[in-house]
This record gives sequence, C-alpha cells and structure tokens, in this order.
Amino acid sequence: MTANPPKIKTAINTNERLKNLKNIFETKYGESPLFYACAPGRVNLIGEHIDYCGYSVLPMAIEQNILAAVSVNNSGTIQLANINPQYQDFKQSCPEDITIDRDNPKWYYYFLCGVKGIQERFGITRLAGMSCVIDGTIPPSSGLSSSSALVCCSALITMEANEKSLSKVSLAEICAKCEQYIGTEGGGMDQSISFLAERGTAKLIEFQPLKATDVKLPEGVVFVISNCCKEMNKAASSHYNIRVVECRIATKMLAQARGLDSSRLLKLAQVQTELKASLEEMLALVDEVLHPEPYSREEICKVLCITLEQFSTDLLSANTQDVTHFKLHQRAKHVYGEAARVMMFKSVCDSGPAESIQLLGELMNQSHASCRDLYECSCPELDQLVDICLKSGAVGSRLTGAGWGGCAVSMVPSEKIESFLQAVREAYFLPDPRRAAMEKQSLFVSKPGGGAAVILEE
Ligand code: ADP
Ligand code: NG1
Repeated sequence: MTANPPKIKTAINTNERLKNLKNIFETKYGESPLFYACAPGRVNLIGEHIDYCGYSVLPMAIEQNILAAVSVNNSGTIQLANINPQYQDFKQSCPEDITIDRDNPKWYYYFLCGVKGIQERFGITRLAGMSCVIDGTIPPSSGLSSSSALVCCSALITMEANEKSLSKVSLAEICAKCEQYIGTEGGGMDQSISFLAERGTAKLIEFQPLKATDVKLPEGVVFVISNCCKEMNKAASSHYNIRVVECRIATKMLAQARGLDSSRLLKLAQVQTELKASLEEMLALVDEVLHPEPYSREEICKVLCITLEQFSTDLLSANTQDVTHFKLHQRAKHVYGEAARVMMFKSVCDSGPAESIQLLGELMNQSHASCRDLYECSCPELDQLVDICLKSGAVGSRLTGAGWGGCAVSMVPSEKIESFLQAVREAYFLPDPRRAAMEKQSLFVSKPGGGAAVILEE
C-alpha cells in the first residue's frame, strides 16, 4: 500500500452504502475487501464542448459517484461485478496489451481504460490481480460523467493495487487520455474535476498546463440538476465526435486563412494563441472567414490543399468516416462565445456585485441558446425542461454535459427552491408515467462535492 494522497479514511460502519457493498463483496468473492475507492460525477455550470478546444470550463463535483470495493491477489486476473444487474460480471487475465473494443462499448471496457492508463504510465508487465464490486449512483449517459467517474475510479484502484503513486493532476491527465480508448475524443474536464474537486467549491479548470482554481459560488442561490430522462451514450453514437471533428477542421481553416501553419494546429484555442487575438476578435474572424452553409469534404480539401484521403485519415475519427458535411461557422462561433462566457462567469463570481446573480443567470441562458442553436447539442426534451425550469423560478438554466439528452442545471434563489421543485415536478415529471417513476433520482439540489479518493477500512 502506498502512503501518498489522494486518500481519505472513513468510519466504515457509519456508512450504510459501504456496509452493503462490503456484504455483497464478501458473498461474491468469499473474502473481505482490502480497500475501497470512489470517484465523483460532475455538473458543469458553464463551458460546454470547449474543453477539447483547449478552453477553460467551470464544473463542480456532485455527491453521486462510483464506489468500488477491491481485493488484491497475485493471479494476474481482473474480476469485476456490479451491484446493478444490468452490468454483467467480467473476468479476464490481463495481457500486457489490453484491448478495448470501441465498437461494443460495454461497461467493463471503461474500467479497462483506467487499468490500461496506469499500466502504460508505469510500463507494468504483470498487473496485480484484482477482484472488485462496483456500486454507481450517477445516472448513466445523462451528462453527469458516469463514464469518467468509472475510468477515474478504476485508475485509482489499479494504482493502489499495484503499489504505485501519482499526483491528482497526473491521474487526471492519464484518465483524460485513457478514456479516449473507448473511442470518444473527449477533453479533460470530467477526469480533472473528478480528481481535483474539493468540497464546497466549484472549480475553474484550465488546460495545458492543467490547473484547478476555486470559484466561490454566490450566496443565496442553489444549483438544481434535472434529468430530461432521455439517455445519450457518447461512445455508441457519433454526435460527439462529429463536433470534435468540426472544431478541428474549423481550426485548420481559420489558421490557413491567417497564414499560420495549419498542419500543426488542432484546437481552436491554439489559433487564438498564435494570433494573440482576443475572443471578440476571434468571433469576428469566424464571421469573416467561414460561411454559415455546411462545408463539403471537397471544399475543405481545396482550401487546405489536402487530398480526400488525407482528410479521412488526418481529420476524421473512426466513427465519423461517413460524414459528408460540416458546420464550421456555427461550431466555431459557439466555442469562442462560450469560452468568453466562462471567463465572465468566473469574474462575476469573484467580484460578487449585488446584481451578480442576474448576470450569472443570463450567461447560463446564453450558453443554453448557443448549445441549442449553434452547436445543436440539445434536444426537444432538454429545451422543454430548460424552459420549464426558467418559468418555475430559475434565474438561469442550461443543458449540462455533452447534451442530446441528459441533464439541465438551473440556478435558483434559495428562498424559491421548494416552489421551484414542485413546479418542475408538476410540469415535467408527473404528466409522464415514465418520467414520474424516475423523478426521485432525476430532480435534486446539488452542492459542490469532494474528489476521488482511496478509502481504507479503519
Ligand atoms: P456519461 O455522460 O454519464 O459519462 P456515457 O454515455 O459517456 O455517459 O457513459 C455511460 C456508460 O458508462 C454506461 O453505458 C456504462 O457503460 C458506464 N457506466 C456508467 N455508470 C456505470 C455503473 N454504475 N456501473 C458500470 N458502468 C457504468
Ligand atoms: P459527458 O457529459 O460526461 O459525456 C462530455 C465530455 C467532456 C466535455 C462534455 C461537453 C468525455 C469523457 N466527456 O461529457 O470532456 O466535452 O461532454 O462539455 O468525453
């Protein structure tokens, strides 16, 4: 066992969930767990679909997490079970090169992503054998980062089981990379907040270098998460990677137009850095250089002076090979506008004038409109829910996470919280039996929670 952070100790007998997990573990494997690990999900308050473009985001960890009980042995085998019967048992003796099947993103592949990340980081040829039972409370495929919490938890478990030690920043960086083995070209927001979160504060997450700064949320408001009850599995669809690809192409088109070496640049933030321009100037540049009509492959290749084959291999991902048209103007407008909104949100939180709550609400509403109209990552259910939240007393409301389903986050004055919850319940959940059945876990207040940790039994 390593003696380095991140680690917390908890009084296991006072925690019903841990006790239950321990019982299930003992029944399943006939031994006691050696340690536990947990990694939280998150809600992103503002800054959507810009982490993979190199821009800062502003999430907070939520109480819901992935919790795992673990024992370690020298069998070289990984055995996984899940409290939720929807996720089947898994057992595999781990080779030096772990294979992740992108075409079939089963739950245990997310776990294996974390194992692979640590294995590669340390060049481990023979992994410690591990038996685990997983208990997750984050609604899956709902924009609250259940997949990343599973990857982060698995990396933490693998590090601990193999008696290695890493800083939280290194763990976050490794997990951001290794989750990509599942096929989604995500940014690093989810893994960063899962490791770097601290109870009681939201965080501004900056990339390159990765850094998390406390953001004090205003007094007198609470943040409410509501799930529109439509799931969207990122790895099993191409929506997400299409956006990543569109941003990559827009990067190259803008770079080319300004005489930069477009072959070197991959992210929209890099173009801004190279040009030493403000975000306002970047928004003007997008209007000047890119047209709103979708671009065909041929047009892009002509501008970038590349062949169709180079286009497919260098710019597209495996699951976007069939896409024929790309909306570059709209996507780049969203990214630069949203990046500016994040910085404004942070500075309003820092300066805290009396009217700040109204300003923060407006920024959240603008963010939703941009996600819906420019980035096209909302859906009718989310738009309806956001609308209902605003009519029910929220000062600001927006989709959170990848979108195309999943959750909205609303900022609500504390004194209105009960009437807000009741109004949303009545307007969105109760009229539909399926939603009504999911209401308890789909509408809740969220406070900034703590980060991932290994938990040792006392
Ligand atoms: P999210 O936005 O929540 O990260 P994704 O669609 O990217 O959603 O990932 C969801 C996937 O993560 C699930 O389909 C499942 O494979 C895995 N997952 C989430 N929660 C759990 C859990 N409690 N146990 C096992 N796997 C989980
Ligand atoms: P969720 O909502 O957890 O699937 C995804 C990406 C983030 C970020 C958001 C959109 C992964 C693991 N997560 O989050 O990096 O881009 O969408 O802001 O790909």
